[in-house]
Amino acid sequence: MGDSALDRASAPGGTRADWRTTLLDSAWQVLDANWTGTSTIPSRSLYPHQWSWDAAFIAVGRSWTDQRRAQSELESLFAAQWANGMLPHIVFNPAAPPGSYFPGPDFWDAGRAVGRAGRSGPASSGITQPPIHARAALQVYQRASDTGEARAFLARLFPKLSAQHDYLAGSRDPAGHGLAVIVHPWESGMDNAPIWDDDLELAVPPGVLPPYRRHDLVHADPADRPTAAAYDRFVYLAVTYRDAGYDDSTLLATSPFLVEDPLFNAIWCWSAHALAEIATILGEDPGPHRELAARISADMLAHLWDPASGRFHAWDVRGGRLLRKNTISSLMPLLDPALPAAQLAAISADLASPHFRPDAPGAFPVPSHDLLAPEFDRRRYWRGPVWINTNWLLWHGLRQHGAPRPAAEIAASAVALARLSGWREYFDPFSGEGYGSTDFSWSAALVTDLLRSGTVQ
Ligand code: 2M8
Repeated sequence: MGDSALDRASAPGGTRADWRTTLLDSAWQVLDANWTGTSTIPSRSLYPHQWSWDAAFIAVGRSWTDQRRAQSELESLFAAQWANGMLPHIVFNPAAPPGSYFPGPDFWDAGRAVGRAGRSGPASSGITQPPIHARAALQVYQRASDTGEARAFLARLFPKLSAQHDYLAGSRDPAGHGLAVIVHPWESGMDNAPIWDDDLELAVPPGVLPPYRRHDLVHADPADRPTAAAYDRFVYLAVTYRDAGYDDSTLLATSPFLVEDPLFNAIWCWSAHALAEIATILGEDPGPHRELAARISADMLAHLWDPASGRFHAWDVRGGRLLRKNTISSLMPLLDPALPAAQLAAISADLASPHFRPDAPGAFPVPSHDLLAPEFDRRRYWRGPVWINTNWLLWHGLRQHGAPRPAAEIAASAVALARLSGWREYFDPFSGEGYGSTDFSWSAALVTDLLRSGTVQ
C-alpha cells in the first residue's frame, strides 16, 4: 500500500466500521481531488488532461450522487468535438503545466485537421477512443434526481452523439466492412496490447520523429509502461496521420495502421443501442440507431469471428489478415445484446478457462491478456494486468446475457483489488499488487458503480 487516498481513508483514526462506506468515501475523494472545475482528469501525475473514454466511465461513477458533475463531464468533452463528428481522445486542460504530458497540443496541431475546419473549441488531440459515451449518457439520465434537467442534457447531447456515430460509420470504414477502423493503438484504449505487435513491426524512417521526452517514465515505473521502441512507433503513427491532415478520405493511401478491433466495435454496438433508447426518450426516431447496432453486430460476426480459433479477433485491413492474439478484446462482443448462442458459449468458456482464469488461490480475474500466451506480462500496461474498466465492461456483458454469477465474480474481483491496493491504474492478477498511476479516476468511478449497483455482497 502506498500513499493513496484509500490508504488515507482507512488509516487508523479515520476508519469507519463499514468497508463499503470507507471505499465509497475514498473513491469520492479521488474524484474530487481530480476535478478541474468542468471535468475530471484521470490522474494528477500521469494524465493531467481530460481523456475521452475515461470521461464516460467517470460520468457513470459520478451519476449516483452528483448529476451536475456527471453531465459536465460529458458536455465538456463534447465541446471539443470536431466539425466532422470526430470526438478527440484528449481534451487539453489549460491549467496543466506546459509540457506536463507528451504528446501535447503543439504536437497534435489539431488546427490543421481537415475535419475540424470551421470549429473552434478547446485544444485537443487528433485521434479518437472507444465510443462508449451514448451508453454513459443514458446511465447519467437514468440515475438523475432532476429528470427535467437530465432530459435537457440528453437533448443537448443527442445530435453530438449521433454525429460521433455517423463519423465512425461514414469516415472510418475504408474496408467497407461496416466496422470502424482505428488508425492508432491509442484509439483502442488498450494501447500496448500484444494485438498490435505485428503491425508495429514497422521501420520508422530516419528523421521523422520529433525529439520528445516521455513524461510517463517520470511518474511511473518503466517496467509498467510501453518500451522505448513501442513508443517511437506510437509517435511515428501519430505524426503520419497528423501530416496527412487527419484526412480520413486518404486512409487507405496514407495510414500504415488500419485495424478493426472487437473491443472498439462491440462498444460502438452497445452504444448504438443506448442511442436508440435516448432517441425514444426524446421522441426522436430510434430506427437508424437500431439498424446501425444490428449492422455492427452482423459485421463483427462476418469479419472478426474466427471459426478456426473459436474467437473474435481484430482484422488488419492493411495486411488482409486476422490478428490472432488472444486479449480481453476478444471477449468484448459480450456487449452485443444480439450475440448468437454459439459465440456466447465460446466466450463464456474462454473466460472460465486457464486462458483468462488465474489458477491460483486468491487470484484476481480478469487478466487483460491470455495467461498462457508467450507475451503475457503480469505487470506491463495492457499486456496482462487486470483493469477495472475491462472488468466493468465484462460485468455488463455477462449480466445482459443472463449470467449473473460470473458477472458478480468479476465485479467482486475489481472491488477486492481496490480494497487491497487502492485506486491504482492496473493490478497484478496473481498478487493483486497495484501498478501505474495512483488515485486513478476510472478505478474509483467504476468501483463506485459496482458497489452502488448492489452486485457485490
Ligand atoms: C492510457 O493511454 C494514454 C494515451 O492515450 C497513455 O498511455 O499515455 C490508456 O490506458 C488509455 O486507455 C487511457 O484512456 C489513458 C488515460 O487514462 O491512458
